[in-house]
Amino acid sequence: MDAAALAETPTLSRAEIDLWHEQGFLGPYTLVEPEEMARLRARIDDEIFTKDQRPDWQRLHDRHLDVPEVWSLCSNPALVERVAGLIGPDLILWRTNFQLKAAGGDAVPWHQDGAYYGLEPCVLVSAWIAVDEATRENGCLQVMPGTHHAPIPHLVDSSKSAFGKEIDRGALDLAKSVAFTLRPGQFVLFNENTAHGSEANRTASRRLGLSPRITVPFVRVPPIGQGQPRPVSLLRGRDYLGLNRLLPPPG
Ligand SMILES: O=C(O)CCC(=O)C(=O)O
Repeated sequence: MDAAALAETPTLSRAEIDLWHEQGFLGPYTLVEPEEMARLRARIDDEIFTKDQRPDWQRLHDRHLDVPEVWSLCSNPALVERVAGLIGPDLILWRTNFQLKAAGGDAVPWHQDGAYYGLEPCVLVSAWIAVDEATRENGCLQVMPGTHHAPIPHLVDSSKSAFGKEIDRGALDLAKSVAFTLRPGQFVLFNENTAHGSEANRTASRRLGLSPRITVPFVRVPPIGQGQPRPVSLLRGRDYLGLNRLLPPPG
């Protein structure tokens, strides 16, 4: 079965699970139809980009904790059931990040999320959900197949980009990269070590995505700072170890 045919299967087939293990990513899949995403985008724009006066960083992160539309995207069965097929029935939503690339915005250097995140152990499935259309011109997500098998050394240079750490491009065969052009409401999945990045936004419009970061209850998530536990949400199943501080979804 080819990748396009696999993508139509509502829950993961054995062939999709094998593909995940082989390449380190899956998709695109449909989370919501473009019309529904247009409705949700209007709410997100209103709540987060119009009314909300928090500093940019705070405004764009962990909004599943207080914006019901963000929670509804992250908890949609089309996403949650597929992630359960990869890492099991009990799922914790650790964080969410809006991936805002303004018109003319910078490239995101190639990196593995595992080089940044202090999850113990590092078990993570990230989704990238297109809120706006993601195209090659506006800097859609790109991934490198097969890089999820092991950590790759990262160069540390905080003067080069806000990221501070990145994979030496010479270590990657960029001709093999896969670019995810997504219509609004589509998503892809990738794991903690799948190398990914994106090019600059060469258009006059923003590119907005949403990344839920999903782990499992036996993972201890890092504190927010000064030892304060970070609130997480139960997405599916049971929190069978109680290692982390759970908050209920927004009402
Ligand atoms: O949105 C992008 O361009 C990059 C996303 C990313 O680095 C991530 O989801 O970890």
